[in-house]
Amino acid sequence: MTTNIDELETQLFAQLESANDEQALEDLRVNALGKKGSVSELLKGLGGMSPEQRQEFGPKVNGLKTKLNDLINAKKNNLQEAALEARLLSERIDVTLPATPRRAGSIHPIMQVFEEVSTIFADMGFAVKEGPDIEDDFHNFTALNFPEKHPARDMHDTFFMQPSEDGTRKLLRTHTSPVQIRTMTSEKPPIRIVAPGRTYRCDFDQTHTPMFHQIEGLVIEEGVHMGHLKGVLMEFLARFFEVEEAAVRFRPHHFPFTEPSAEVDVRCDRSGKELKIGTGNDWLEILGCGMVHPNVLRACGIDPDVYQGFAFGLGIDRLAMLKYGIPDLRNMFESDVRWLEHFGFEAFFAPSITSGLSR
Ligand code: 2U9
Repeated sequence: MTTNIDELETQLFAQLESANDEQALEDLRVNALGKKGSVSELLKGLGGMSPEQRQEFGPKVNGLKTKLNDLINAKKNNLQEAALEARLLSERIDVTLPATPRRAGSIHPIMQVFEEVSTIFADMGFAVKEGPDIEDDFHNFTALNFPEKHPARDMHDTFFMQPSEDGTRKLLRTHTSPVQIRTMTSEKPPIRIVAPGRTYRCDFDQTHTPMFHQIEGLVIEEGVHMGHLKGVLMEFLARFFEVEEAAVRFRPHHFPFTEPSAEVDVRCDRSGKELKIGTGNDWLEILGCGMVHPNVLRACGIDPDVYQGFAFGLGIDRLAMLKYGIPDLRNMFESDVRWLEHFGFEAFFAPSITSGLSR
């Protein structure tokens, strides 16, 4: 029996010596100490022995069991530590390596142009005002001298909400002019503001989308006249199109809210491949303007015999297309990431941060 135990011990320690991974150690543990393992069988054999034999072999077998168990566990621990060490070495991070660049978003050309235009007018002393997209009839039409039967008030041109209990209907503003009405009714002249924002009309074709963007300007001050209006517009156009001078041509027009009213063309050159603003013998329609109608001043509690005002309106979407060579208006609102990557602007170069227009 003693030789049996000694032989088994030699054999098991040799196997332990050559077991070089966790699986081999586990196999050894099962083969020796598992239910039907060689050491367990020896332990079972103790039951059939005389008390004297048991006294002699019991401690030997139990000693072998404990020793083998401890050695297996110790070797397992060593192997695990070595494996962890190897992993730590192979997975080490070099924090000095440059970071993987992340795909950045971009500024939509419309937002870029809003910023550019607002910055130019802000430099000329205009405050930037905003107002709600959902408006009422008074601020969108009545205060702006739209006759009761004016076609713009028609369902075909304006998006109306469901009527409320008192029969009135809210609407999506068709221009940003309600912002100016709200300013005139809450502030005293002199007023110099621009109102950029979204506007809505029931229209959809190659040159119209149901939602579009405008910026409108308003100056109310004693003694202002069309000469001031022309000066402001020429200064704006030259700065926006980054040219020395932008000559303008006023063509008589009609708006309910201005009198006289004009459409303004800017000098341009269409002879080359690209349209050039500021030079050439051609004209390009660019904006609308006029002197604020006395009825509009009166509707806002301003005396037209004391104060005069001028106003103008610009389509932002068209300005963006002209300045940045965007061919189709509808792509502007399709959220195609490839289009945005091509026509978008890096956020870091937004003019509100750099206070300039260069990219
Ligand atoms: C008040 C008084 C007058 C704003 C004006 C225009 C002329 C104009 C168009 C330009 C391109 C709209 O987006 S567009 O199609 N706008 O031509 N807008 S004068 O006149 C006002 C506004 C508010 C109280």
